[in-house]
Amino acid sequence: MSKLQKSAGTKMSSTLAEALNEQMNFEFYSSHIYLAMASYCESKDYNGFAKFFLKHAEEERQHGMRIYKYLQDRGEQAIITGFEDPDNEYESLYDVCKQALEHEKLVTSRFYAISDIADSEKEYATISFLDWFLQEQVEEESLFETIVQKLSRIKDHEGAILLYDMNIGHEEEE
Ligand code: OFO
Repeated sequence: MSKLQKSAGTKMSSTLAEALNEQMNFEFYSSHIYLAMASYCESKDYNGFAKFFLKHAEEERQHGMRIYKYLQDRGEQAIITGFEDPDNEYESLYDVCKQALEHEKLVTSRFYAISDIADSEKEYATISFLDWFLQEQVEEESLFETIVQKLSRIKDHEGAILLYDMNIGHEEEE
């Protein structure tokens, strides 16, 4: 039996199952945070950013569901929990995006911690499963870093902010 078959066929440890479960709920929480950010942007007439954050809210929900499915595939029940209220007030568009970047960095550190558990347990199927998320985090951190850099250069020039708002949809295509 290969190492991967052994890992996929056996039950994962409760420590790892709990860590994955927590991360699943954290992805749903991330979706909630981005929904609140979208709503803030919409209230300030930054409709491009509102759309951008709505799309990210949906993506985070899909990430949560990816872990949900993996847990079920591995014979673990996904336990759905609640979470604290997201922030609904921000100082500016820059503040929103800076907080989104900080949030993505936190998510990355959480995936590193789960990967450490999977590594220490030689849980090869989970190590491979987590790889997709680690790559995704590289892309998301890079995307938000670019946005924060641009907004910090724009500062509070409202005309430039509105122009960037119109073009934010293209940022992910670059
Ligand atoms: Fe779930 O992708 Fe970043 O946070």
